[in-house]
Amino acid sequence: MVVQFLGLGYIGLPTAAVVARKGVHVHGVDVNAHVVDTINRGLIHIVEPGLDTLVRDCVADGYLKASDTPVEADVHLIVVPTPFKGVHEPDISFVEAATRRVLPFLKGGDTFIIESTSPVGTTEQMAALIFRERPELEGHLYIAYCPERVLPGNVLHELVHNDRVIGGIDEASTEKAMEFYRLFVEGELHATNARTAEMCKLTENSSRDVQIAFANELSLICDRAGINVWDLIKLANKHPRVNILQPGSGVGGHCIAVDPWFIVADYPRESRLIGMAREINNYKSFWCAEKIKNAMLEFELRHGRKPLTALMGLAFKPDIDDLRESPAKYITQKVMQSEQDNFLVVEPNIPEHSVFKLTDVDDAYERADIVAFLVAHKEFKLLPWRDDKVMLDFAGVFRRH
Ligand code: SAJ
Repeated sequence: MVVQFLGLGYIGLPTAAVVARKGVHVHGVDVNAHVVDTINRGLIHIVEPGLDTLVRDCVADGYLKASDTPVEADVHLIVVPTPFKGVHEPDISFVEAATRRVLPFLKGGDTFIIESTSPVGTTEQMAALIFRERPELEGHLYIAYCPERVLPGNVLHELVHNDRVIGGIDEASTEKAMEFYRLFVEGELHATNARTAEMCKLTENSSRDVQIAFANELSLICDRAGINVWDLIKLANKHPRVNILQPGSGVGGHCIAVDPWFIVADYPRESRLIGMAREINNYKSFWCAEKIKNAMLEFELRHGRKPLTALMGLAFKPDIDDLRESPAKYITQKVMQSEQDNFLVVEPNIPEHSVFKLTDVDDAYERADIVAFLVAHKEFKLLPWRDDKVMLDFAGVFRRH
């Protein structure tokens, strides 16, 4: 059996390696020559705990090979990004390009699975494309959608232990795809159809986004009402059927801040709450930037000099080095737009940054007049509260439980 992965990024590579570890021959395809070369040398191009040794071993054993061209295989997986185009519209051109690349290599009896986050109907569209170009394959291919649901930083564990939702374009396709995932998944496999599986992925991330928006909206209300939002949420969560998430400086990453738009783009009239949640979470970052700027002005008026402001954290969530779509980075850029001086930027999870000069945690905390906590990194939680500074704790560093 040969399994082929189109896309060797944050999800494709770990999944390819986990499958290869099962003694299956895996052929990975990527358009980026550097990625192909790195993997074939037994190295990795992304940061994910445990992945380096896993890839090294699979490549050394000959089970994992990377290339820029597809081959014939039994199972083909599409694991490429689905970014935006225009105003928050899903761009499935990478999925389509990968499907077109693999098209000439498909043969009767093969299984074709899309894992990329996709708008509802994408799997059916790709099936139609395949059968248009290769009509002789109609009725002889198994085509399914199975979204990944792993948390960055814990990918290798979750790939094996999370449940999977698997939806084929027909029942035989669902069954065949489930057979493949049984190879390496220890979580439960849930059968459905392709459209439901596509919507399920978008629903999971939209649900989390809506819940975080509720917490963020509460934080704005509490700020006006003079109530500590962290204490409030802690108390409300004592109710047996209430479980409010944590407010923060906004919602980032390349999943939760993106996927809800896929629903809104296709069903704008019906998805008012989902769209509004996106706007509330984006507004929260803007609001934090305004709060910092106002605090700086107030300080200057009161003390007759410009304050030194520490911006604590750049990553999109606590204790990771990933800065993609980060609200903390957005806030830092926004407040530093008009002047570069009088800021200390702190991010303990990366050694340096191409735009921001980084300052050590303790040094910045000691020197700053205003301290804005943008991310609740563990290093920040060790700091003592300081009454002699203007403290803007957007991330709940001192209150989060
Ligand atoms: N956040 C809050 N308050 C909270 C929880 C999170 O403000 O109470 C913020 C974080 O700081 C971050 C953003 O939300 O900026 C997203 O972080 P996250 O930890 O909620 O999720 P991701 O983006 O790392 O991973 C999500 C996961 N989806 C869900 O939990 C429903 C993961 O399982 C998915 O596989 C992943 O998206 C994906 O690839 O879609």
